[in-house]
Amino acid sequence: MAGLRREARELGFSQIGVADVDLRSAEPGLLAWLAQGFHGSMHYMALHGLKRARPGELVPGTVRVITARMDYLPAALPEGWQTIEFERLRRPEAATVSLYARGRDYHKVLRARLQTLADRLGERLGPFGHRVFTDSAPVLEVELASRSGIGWRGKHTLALSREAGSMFFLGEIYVDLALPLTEPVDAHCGSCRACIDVCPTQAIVGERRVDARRCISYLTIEHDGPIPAELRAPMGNRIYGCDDCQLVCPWNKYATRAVLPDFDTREVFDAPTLLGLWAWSEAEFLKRTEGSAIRRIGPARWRRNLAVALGNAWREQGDPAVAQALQAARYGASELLREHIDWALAQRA
Ligand code: B12
Ligand code: SF4
Ligand code: SF4
Repeated sequence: MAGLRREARELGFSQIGVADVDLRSAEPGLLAWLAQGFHGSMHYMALHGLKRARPGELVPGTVRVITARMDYLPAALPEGWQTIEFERLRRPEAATVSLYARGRDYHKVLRARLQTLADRLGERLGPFGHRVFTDSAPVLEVELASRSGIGWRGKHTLALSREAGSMFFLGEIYVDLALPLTEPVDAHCGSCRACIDVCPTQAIVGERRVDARRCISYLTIEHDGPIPAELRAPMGNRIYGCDDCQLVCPWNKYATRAVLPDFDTREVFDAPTLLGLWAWSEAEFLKRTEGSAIRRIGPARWRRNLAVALGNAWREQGDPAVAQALQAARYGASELLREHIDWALAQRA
């Protein structure tokens, strides 16, 4: 393990662990979450049934899962970054893009590096069966991470640790090697419930229970179609993802910075304004988000999100430039966008 750990570090992973494949005790929770309809329109969450909790059924022969953590806080972020982010959220004309999405698309970064890690393990041990995953496959990533000591599960459901907070991505290598397991860590949330209380849309409906349909991350990234009217005002100026439940978490004062330059903030996302982003043409959206996770949502959802945030700014500040920009985009807008523009304009008489 020591050699593997060193190689993982060289590749930008801050921690690795090894989990067992017996996730039976997580199955009732997964099924209950689906039965409540908490997944909303993320049909892929229900599609593979219990394969998500059964690594050996997803990739036959799997007996262990190597789990990996990669920190994503942009390296240049100053001390007190949580305060800066909360201040940005209080400025209606500013645009808030989730911290994880201000640099390069993590799917590409993690996948390639996990594959290199697997190749290096193969060079040492000889050929072995394996498959790498990050985010996009039916894998219970947080469950595997917490079982293998990457962190405990916060009340917001994410994995977090005393040394690194929660601002990290997870990735896995399914292997057919009976590697020794690493131990889980104790939970340290105690009586804190700051993440539950701060959530703008009350999406954390209980400890470790997120109703995705209310989560701003889901609404701005995963959800196609109209954003439910009652959730538009609480979205504030969040146009891609949401970090509030992590910003407020006391353990994130120990969040570690990214070691890879891939997660450096792109200039356009350093201090964006809603009007600045609204002025982008479709071609500009595609150009400026090339290689970024933001591109995945496409220009239609991007502009839908911006229209909601502009409506919130219009209500809060009444800057005529906002109403003019909304009005100017109304002609030729899709039905979906037009409905959001009309809602935005109606926020102030
Ligand atoms: C679907 C998904 C979402 C959904 C749903 C989130 C959720 N909590 O389930 C949405 C779009 C809302 C989302 C948002 C975010 N996500 Co997300 N997401 C995923 C994904 C693809 C699957 C998660 C999953 O399996 N959910 C299903 C539910 C059942 O799992 P669970 O919440 O962990 O529930 C367990 C228990 O709490 C319990 N339970 C839960 N609900 C209920 C209900 C009842 C009634 C019962 C009895 C039990 C129960 O049972 C479950 C099994 O043990 C993973 C990647 C992956 N493949 O794992 C990334 C992942 C979890 N997301 C990630 C990130 C970074 C985020 C955001 C921070 C992004 C952002 N800044 O906008 C937010 C955080 C929101 C939050 N508080 O969760 C990271 C988390 C890294 C970490 N440190 O843990 C992951 C691991 C991606 C990655 N590879 O890095 N995400
Ligand atoms: S990401 Fe935002 S909306 Fe989603 S649970 Fe956390 S605080 Fe709530
Ligand atoms: S904010 Fe508090 S309850 Fe939520 S994850 Fe952090 S320590 Fe746990």
